[in-house]
Amino acid sequence: MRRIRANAIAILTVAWILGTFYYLWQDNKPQTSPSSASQPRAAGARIHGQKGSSGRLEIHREDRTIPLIVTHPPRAEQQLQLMGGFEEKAYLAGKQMKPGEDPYREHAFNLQESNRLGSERAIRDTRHYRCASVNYDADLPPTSVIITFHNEARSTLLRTIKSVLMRSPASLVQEIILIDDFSSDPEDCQLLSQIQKVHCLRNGRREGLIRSRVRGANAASAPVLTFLDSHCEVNADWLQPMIQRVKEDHTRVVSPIIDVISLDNFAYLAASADLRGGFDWSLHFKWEQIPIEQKMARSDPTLPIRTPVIAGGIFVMEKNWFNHLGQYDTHMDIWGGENFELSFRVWMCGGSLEILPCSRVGHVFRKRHPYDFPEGNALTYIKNTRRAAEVWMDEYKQYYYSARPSAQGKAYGSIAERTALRRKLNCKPFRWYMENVYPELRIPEQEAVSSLLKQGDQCLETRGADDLVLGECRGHGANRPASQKWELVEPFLRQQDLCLAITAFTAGSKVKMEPCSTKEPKQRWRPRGTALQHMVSGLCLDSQTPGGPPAITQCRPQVASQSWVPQLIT
Ligand code: LR7
Ligand code: MN
Repeated sequence: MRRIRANAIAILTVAWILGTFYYLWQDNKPQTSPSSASQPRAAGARIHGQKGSSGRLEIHREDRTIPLIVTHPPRAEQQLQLMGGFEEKAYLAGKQMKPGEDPYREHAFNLQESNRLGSERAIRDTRHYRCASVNYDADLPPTSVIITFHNEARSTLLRTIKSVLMRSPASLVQEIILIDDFSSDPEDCQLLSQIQKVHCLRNGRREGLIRSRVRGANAASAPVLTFLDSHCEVNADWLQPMIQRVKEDHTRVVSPIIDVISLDNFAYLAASADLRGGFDWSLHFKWEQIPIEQKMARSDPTLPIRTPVIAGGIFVMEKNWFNHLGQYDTHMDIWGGENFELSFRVWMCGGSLEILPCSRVGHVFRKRHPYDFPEGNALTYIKNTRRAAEVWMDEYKQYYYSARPSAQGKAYGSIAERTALRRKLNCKPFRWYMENVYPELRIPEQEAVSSLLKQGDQCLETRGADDLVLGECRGHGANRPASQKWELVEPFLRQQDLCLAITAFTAGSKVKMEPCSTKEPKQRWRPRGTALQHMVSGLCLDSQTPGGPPAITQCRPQVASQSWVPQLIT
């Protein structure tokens, strides 16, 4: 009898344990939401059960384990409150696609997919898992979110707004200001102002995104401005990291990592965390890899990434700082160029730009503009970028004109106000920006000119391919010895067909001359002030005086043995 009872207890215990495991497994099982069945599983995953506003599970992707935190839509009652008297169904139904219509025609993305998705969906939390344990101040200042749009699809616009309301601490979002840039249907905007916190301003004529944002900023009542495009979805905790950085230093202008929302199926895809904003001399924006030295120095993936320029659409900036720096150049029209103008201005006039990897916002990237440019797309881009180049790029604007010869002679209006602003703010020269913010931007290949490389009154000299010294400068003009004549054709330091190369990538390695090769990383140098930095090792050419042969050592600003002043040989 006793044995039977013991067996029964054992069976019950095992059953209880198994039951518990089954329950926990169920609780963590990803479920594909019906509305996003055709999307990658990660994008549509949801967590089952009541676990507050987020839960965590792990999925295996490639060779890594990525913690997957999916964000929940809020519970029903919360939602009713957020949405005020807004009638979502009627709003979305008010603009439906006609049967047989090309779903890409109107917005340059798949409108049918966007409409099918619904106004709120769970998306994958694409941050590095360490972001979840970063702490932010409890007393962050609130922000006004500014969204300008021209004929945006109702479903994408609404999803942008609801994602902001759902995924931001309510106390941080003071208001959402929509600027309807003269869209065909005024109701696209008007109806949305029934949602709590949402205000709608409509332009009486098409102004373009630059003047529209200024209008929004002027109407904003919070101390911090947050700009968003009208087809975004913000991700978990997107706002806190940005407001925190701005609170700590009001001169910072910060943006999130911009994730990709597929224009075809609206899947939410994580963007690389190793990118920053860059451009070429035609003032064409591009994402580029963080320079290798900076990448190697990043011990903590939650730290900000310095960026020479921002993409332009999604950023946070203190309102006073925005005003102090002269808002935007309101003579720029429709679209384009304002991100360069703002970026140069911020850096050169005492601020900084960064991308915060713990903030993620999705954006629908398109291949064409779905709207018209009254003056034409090309002319508008030229006008806007020409204004940026003329006001901010000093002598470097010549490279803009060589890269974009068609810009010469095109109208760009008066820049008097903006140059006066630059003087008033006492901004640094573009050379400073080139040397300190964007030294990776190469100057187009110049005619090779011969120079001495002087240190004090001595010259860098070759006595043999393996024998470099700091020697007395000899001769004059054309009579300078060939062993002291250098051609500085970036990234090379050349003597005829030989190039200065390091012998190893470590500090203390000697330098030598070897046949030039564009593929050889050991031969790549860049000027940094008067120092010559080897691009890959990050180390600087050092004469190691007294006594030593020239070698590469840790760069130290203003150290005499690392200073090489080029003197043209004429
Ligand atoms: O006349 C217009 N009036 C507007 O209000 C034209 C556009 N707009 C609105 C438009 O509805 C949208 O909300 O302005 C916003 C930006 O226009 P998009 O989405 O057509 O531009 P984009 O995403 O191709 O362009 C990027 O570069 C622009 C240069 O002027 C702006 O800075 C955009 O804000 C910017 N978008 C981003 O940075 C998001 C990331 C994309 C990248 C790179
Ligand atoms: Mn956009």
